Amino acid sequence: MKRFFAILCLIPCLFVLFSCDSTSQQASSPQLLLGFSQLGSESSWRLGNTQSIQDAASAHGVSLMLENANQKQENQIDAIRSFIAYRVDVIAFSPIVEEGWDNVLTEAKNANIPVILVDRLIKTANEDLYAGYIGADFMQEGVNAANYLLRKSSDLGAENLNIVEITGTVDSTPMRQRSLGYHSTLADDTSFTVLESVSGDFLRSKGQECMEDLIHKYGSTIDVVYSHNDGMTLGAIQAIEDAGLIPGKDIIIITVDGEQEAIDQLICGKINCVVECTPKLGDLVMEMAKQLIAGNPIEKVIHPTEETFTEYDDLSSLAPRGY
Ligand code: GZL
Repeated sequence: MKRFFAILCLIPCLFVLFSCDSTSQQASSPQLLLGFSQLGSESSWRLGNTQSIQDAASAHGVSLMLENANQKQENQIDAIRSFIAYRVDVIAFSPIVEEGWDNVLTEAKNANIPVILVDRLIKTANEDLYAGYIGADFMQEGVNAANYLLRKSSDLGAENLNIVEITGTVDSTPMRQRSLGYHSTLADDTSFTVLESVSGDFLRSKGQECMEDLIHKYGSTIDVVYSHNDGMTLGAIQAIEDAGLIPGKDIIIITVDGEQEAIDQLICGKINCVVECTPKLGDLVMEMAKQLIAGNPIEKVIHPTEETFTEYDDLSSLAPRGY
């Protein structure tokens, strides 16, 4: 009985030793504290991006303060100000739109806190307001989408194809550049007619609404849908089928992101082309943050490698997408 109480007394000491030991470890290698403002939860892509950031922080031993802005720029600005007040080591964020960041990023600069742009860019006259950008080359994604359509049009021997475009969030980098890359690639080819371009704000529900309206306006004259993300595309497919049309056959469907559900629809023929935009940016973000804190030089722009999957490809060995 005496031994039992003796061991019982030891337990609190072990806990203190352990915690002291772990504290001493932290003192020798203080963890990097990263403040991350995520723009929202609007798509499976975004959920995959958030998960990538969280998983990478854990794997890299980075302490993470993550704030979800629920699609509001003012919430992102508030989050960045709270990171500054908390004196985080590095700030990272995915700007929901390109304009309106100079004031708060000047505050971060004045506080000597480096900023990493993740997934999307900002428009600023002062490129020193951020240390680096990790994210897709959206212009190239638009070009990839257009190059597929040029091949498909040639394959069909089409003399004219009517296109409708469902864009992402207005004034966001992917919306602006996916559109510019696509239309500039097709601009010299008079066999393509753009009937209309509308914003679905990267939301599945709005993608369906947009497609319903476009079918109401243009009916079966629509030959191609170019949609800026898989979520809106899946909504548009519902509208196309509700109208008695066959997606992938009556209407050529081109989408961006590469979510598993879109790849599944590509394999079963309801989508013709999926341009990949990987959300798995977490490791690159943590690496850049650690380099910044170590005082090492970093690249200003890092684009992940991305592919394009089409109806012409054998996708039988494609690995699960994970988002
Ligand atoms: C692209 C990213 C976009 C995705 C959408 O990098 O910003 O936002 O394409 C997401 O799915 O909503």
